[in-house]
Amino acid sequence: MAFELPPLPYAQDALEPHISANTLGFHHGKHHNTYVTNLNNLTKDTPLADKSLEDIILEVAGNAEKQGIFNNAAQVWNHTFYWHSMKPNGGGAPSGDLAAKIEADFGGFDKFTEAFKQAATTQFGSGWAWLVVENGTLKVTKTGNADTPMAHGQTALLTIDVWEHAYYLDFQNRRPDYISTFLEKLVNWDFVAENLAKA
Ligand code: MN3
Repeated sequence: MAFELPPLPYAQDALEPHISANTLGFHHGKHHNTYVTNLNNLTKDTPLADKSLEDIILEVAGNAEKQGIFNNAAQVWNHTFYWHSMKPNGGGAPSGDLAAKIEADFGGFDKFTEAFKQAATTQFGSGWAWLVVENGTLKVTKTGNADTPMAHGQTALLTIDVWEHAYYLDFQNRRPDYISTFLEKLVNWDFVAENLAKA
């Protein structure tokens, strides 16, 4: 059973004017789709072809001979998670249990924002910044290339893609502006709260 490209959870132009339909067209339709195609080619006629994405990621993580499979499986998972981390008219501050947890673990929403911006800005080259839960505590982390929190015993709650292809058409080299826009206008805190409730 081949892996398939999941549809975006909103229309391709739904995040405008912050992230353009052009960016999402390339990012979802080309980049994300290529990881799906590569993963299918790499797992075809192997026992991995019938496993879930999560099982594949956990099984091949740290195996140098299977780095290609890890990279493509993790990138398929990371991108689907990233689309859901955003929504039209998102951003701002969370509420309820999530807000209380951020207050308790970071010492305030501003402290979280600062840490997340710092991680996303300083990820050198391609990668991701994350809000995760590790041993019951919220943490901000960053990963290089395709790397993903589940490979490190962490549960992802929120991510931002800081590969250049995520922002270059809309923000050119201004990664910090993309990160601020993500936090102020796009974050889907409902998705983050659902992930925390399941963690
Ligand atoms: Mn990407």
